[in-house]
Amino acid sequence: MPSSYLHCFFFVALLLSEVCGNRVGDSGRYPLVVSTWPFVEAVRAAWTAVDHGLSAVDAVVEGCSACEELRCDGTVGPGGSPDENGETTIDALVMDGVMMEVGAVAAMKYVKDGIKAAKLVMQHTQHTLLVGEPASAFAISMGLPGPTNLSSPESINKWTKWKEDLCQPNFRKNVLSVDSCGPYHPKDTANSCAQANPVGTIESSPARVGLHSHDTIAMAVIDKMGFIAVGTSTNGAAFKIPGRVGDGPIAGSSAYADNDVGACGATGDGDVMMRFLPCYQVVESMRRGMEPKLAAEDAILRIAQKYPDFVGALFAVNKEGEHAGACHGWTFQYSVRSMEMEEVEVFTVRPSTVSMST
Ligand code: SD4
Repeated sequence: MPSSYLHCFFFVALLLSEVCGNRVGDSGRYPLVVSTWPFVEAVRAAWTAVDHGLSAVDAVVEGCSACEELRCDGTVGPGGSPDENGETTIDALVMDGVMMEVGAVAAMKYVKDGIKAAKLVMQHTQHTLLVGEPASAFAISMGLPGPTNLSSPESINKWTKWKEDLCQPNFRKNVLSVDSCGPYHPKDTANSCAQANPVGTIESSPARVGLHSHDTIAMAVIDKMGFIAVGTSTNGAAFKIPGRVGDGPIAGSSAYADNDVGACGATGDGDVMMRFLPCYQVVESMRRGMEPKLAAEDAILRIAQKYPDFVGALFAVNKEGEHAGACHGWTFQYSVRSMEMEEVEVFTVRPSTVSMST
């Protein structure tokens, strides 16, 4: 059953249960909005939407759209992190925790509205994830503006400087290049190439995602009826190899929601994090009774055990509205607006520690 029908069904059930004195949802704990980083305007936009009665899904779309329009941190929406070719692409996801419906786009070009494109995938297809230029074509065919050039003066400057720095750092490994900007050859098979070009073989230095830029908005909303949704939007990693898809559009990695349990949102080195599905782990841990702070810490530590240099963070929120964060390799902040708050509050989480809700 499509979730819009389900929402209607639950709304009728809500009215009936109110009449019978057995009211569900609207317990005074909801609505609630949680977002990665101090993306305060995005949280305000989602709060306004959900406080006016919009669904969790629609509020997530409003919140992430606000971040895309504001180009939060210069790494969400158009004009952000360029890839090796200087192009900006968008990864985005939306997930409805009622029926576990997901829509996502990855490496999408020419369309600036990532989260709206993700919602179109969820609402108007039986698929979960569309990628690349076909994702752009789909989004435009369904009414989103485009094709649009996603570059900005800032992204072009950033890319020009990177080229001047001999394309360092970058995400290549075990490669040789006659020029450090490529073309690249696998190290094992590069002997023939190196012999053909014996001068100037260069090994790339590794790039790290997100250490100096906070690339992803991941947002969770619990609406007035207690329904939970999550969404993400990001340009991914600066100077990524064209075609790279990060954790942003991967359900269970960048975000996850289950109405029976709660939600999670993540940010950081998506190439590593998506190997662990940390948000899926967080929600499953909470399902088994773990508090949000322990669930968040456990998921982060599990990655850190295998990748001690990894940089990443996540927040966890359960259906009671308790929230917490955990991080590794950097200090993390997440933003919250709840019924008890007059304004959006920003929580700071230090590596290897957690910040708990009251
Ligand atoms: C990615 N997770 O594409 C994103 C980047 C990010 O803070 O969140 N950086 O890997």
